[in-house]
Amino acid sequence: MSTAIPFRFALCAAGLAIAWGSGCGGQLALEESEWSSHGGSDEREGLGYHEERQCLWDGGAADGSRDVDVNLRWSDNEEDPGFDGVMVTPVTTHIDADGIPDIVFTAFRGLDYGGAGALVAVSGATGDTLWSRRSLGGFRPHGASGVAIAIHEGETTLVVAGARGLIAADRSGHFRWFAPAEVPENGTVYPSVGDLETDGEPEFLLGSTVFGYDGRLRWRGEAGHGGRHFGSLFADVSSAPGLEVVAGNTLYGSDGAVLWTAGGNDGWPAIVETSDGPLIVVVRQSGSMVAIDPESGNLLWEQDFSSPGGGPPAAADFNGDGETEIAVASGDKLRMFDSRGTLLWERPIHDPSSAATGCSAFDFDGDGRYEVVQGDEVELRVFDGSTGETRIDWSEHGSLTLYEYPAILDLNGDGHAELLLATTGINDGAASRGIAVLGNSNGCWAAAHRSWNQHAYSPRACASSSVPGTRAQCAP
Ligand SMILES: [Ca+2]
Ligand SMILES: [Ca+2]
Ligand SMILES: [Ca+2]
Ligand SMILES: [Ca+2]
Repeated sequence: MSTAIPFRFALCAAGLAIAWGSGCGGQLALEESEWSSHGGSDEREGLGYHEERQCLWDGGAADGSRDVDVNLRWSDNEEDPGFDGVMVTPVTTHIDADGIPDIVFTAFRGLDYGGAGALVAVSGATGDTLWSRRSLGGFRPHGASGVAIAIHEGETTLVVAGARGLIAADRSGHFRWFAPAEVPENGTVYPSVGDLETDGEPEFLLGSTVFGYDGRLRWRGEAGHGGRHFGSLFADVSSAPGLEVVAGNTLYGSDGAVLWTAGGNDGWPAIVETSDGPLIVVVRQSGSMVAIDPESGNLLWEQDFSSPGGGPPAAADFNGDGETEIAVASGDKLRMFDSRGTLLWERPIHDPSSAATGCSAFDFDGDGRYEVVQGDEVELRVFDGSTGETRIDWSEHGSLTLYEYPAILDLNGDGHAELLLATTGINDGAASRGIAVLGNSNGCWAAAHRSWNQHAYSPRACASSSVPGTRAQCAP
């Protein structure tokens, strides 16, 4: 593989949509062509297909798409022994030069996820620790902060939250800058990256505070910040110029002006593309979801989960009807709603601790209906998006659970997706700590993008506004 290809997708992920929007669309077209032979045939022989029924969910006995292989595990931090607990969605970028994206995340010691931790980079090819940093320029990364990555003019910048602000490092793990900001004491916050005024230079977002690529303060919004864990994101959801900052109950313009606020409805936002235009849904950890019109800020509907919790939602066309649905996990249920707020189905999950894990969307079998992926305290499941039926149940999973969700990308570049997830369990031994990359050795899982650069990342949203989007626009 040429090294130019992953770089190009990394640019896309970092948000340079003006130049690379078509590149993202091209990748989605590749996904379709990869699956044009689905259910078909011999064309798949070269990809390891032995019989056509092997890759169908409902293909009877030979149902190879359900098989889960552990491609890679990281559970031992050789650089900073003991700092091997992971409870965030890992992100990826090229750290070494082998052409395989590498994995970056925060790690904590013991159960101290709310204390100081380490920023860790692991080889996506071997699982070896490339570097681990408990201090960057004297600033200590939080043990369960999200990581966001920007690539600008060939240079990679990773940001992570510390006790009193945002800490930036280069791809070798060397300190770059520190930007003071208000950070909740336990530091479980999720910085985002985007290009606010689409001028080609990325910005970083922490709650309601925007920083330039060099870490200089751009503005600090005075209203919402995406819930107490700063789930805010950049997206182009209104007619205001440039991108907006979607911060739960508040929409900020690119200059920091409050475009609207929607009362007390702060929480995890996601963008839902509908045939009537985009809407913003916000999941509150108290156990409800609201939908807000991004132009007016008017409340469109509200749904009470009747059970505690609610984590980062995922939006996609889960049932193949051309409209976008919303999946959201709480403490005891995974629920699927349509864009009018009607409950379509719900399934039991087990997450009494955080009750707020995320979930993610991917069309594993390429049939135009996205599946839902969710990891609770003891299992990782892939649910049929239409019915909620369990398609994959990986019982080796374990997590203390926070707000993490599995990232889905083609890490090894073989044309098929892998799942990248934190696996730090409660009752299991040390072997369950760390991260895992899961794949399907039958080659049954569809093609996917090759990067995942922030908690707010959405691969689907980068093709066009007509494609169902979720947490953030790929642009910027
Ligand atoms: Ca910019
Ligand atoms: Ca649908
Ligand atoms: Ca599907
Ligand atoms: Ca792959």
